[in-house]
Amino acid sequence: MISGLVRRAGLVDVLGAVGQTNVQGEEQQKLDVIADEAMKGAFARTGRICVMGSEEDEDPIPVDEAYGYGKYTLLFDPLDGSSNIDVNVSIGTIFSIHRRKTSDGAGTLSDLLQPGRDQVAAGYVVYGSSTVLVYTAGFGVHVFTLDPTIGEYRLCHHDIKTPEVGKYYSVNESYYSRWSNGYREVVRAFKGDGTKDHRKNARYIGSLVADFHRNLLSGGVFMYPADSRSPQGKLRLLYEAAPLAFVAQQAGGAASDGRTPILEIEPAGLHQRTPLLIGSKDDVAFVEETVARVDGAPT
Ligand code: P6P
Repeated sequence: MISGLVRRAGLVDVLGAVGQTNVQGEEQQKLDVIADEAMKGAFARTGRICVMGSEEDEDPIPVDEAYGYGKYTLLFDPLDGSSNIDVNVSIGTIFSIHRRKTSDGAGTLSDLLQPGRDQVAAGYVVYGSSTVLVYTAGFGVHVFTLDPTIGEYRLCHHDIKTPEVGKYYSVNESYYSRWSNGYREVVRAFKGDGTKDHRKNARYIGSLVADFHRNLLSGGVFMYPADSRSPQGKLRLLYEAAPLAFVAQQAGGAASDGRTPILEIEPAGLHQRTPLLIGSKDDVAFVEETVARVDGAPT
């Protein structure tokens, strides 16, 4: 459903650009709001979910009680990177599933505020040259490609493992002046300054799911550090960092906030941000060691 919307968005955008409304005279909604409605509509009446949380909604989202309250919770970013849609850069949907903690009835915020280590399933859909679903339920990472001729996802990679050392490093280097000295030293090493031991190619397209997916398959490390303007980083813990950290871990990779494993962070808020360092195991360890050495161990 969202793939169909994304594939059509360029057309709607052109129509929307003519006036401020589309040809039906409707106020054109932002695509990520439309995707959010698609997700809520798809999961509110499954009887599997007791409460949802979305990047697009300030508060927990109730499910339709007529269909029963299920034993799981669902957190999602319906369309991460949607600002890239106008220039046809790949974007994605990220999801995270937990067992409810409360016993019965409608789920609550406390059911959503669980650490990533307790996820029962997580993954993403990347809307790129093809539409690819990547998920784990704790038994490896599996990759499916949507076959639009039959409207079904078909398995293309079973139990993938990410290389221990990657080809790429992904970070927005325009923030260099705002980073700690530790992250500045890391990026200098990735550029091959001084020694070629850690040199990597730079790849950063400003779309988390696309950057993560490339690095998962080819090996690499994605960094969105805390900086002087964003002391908690930009990315969200519950429906961006934690689900991707579960996938990375299951594929033999790693993820932390630079010091603490993402999966061990106890969330305090639905939209809590976290610095993110994620990807190939040895690359993540190199960044953590360099930052600890240069910036000092955590206080
Ligand atoms: P910056 C997109 O807006 C997003 O949330 C992620 O998909 C992406 O990785 C990040 O922000 C890019 O942020 O500050 O580098 O533009």
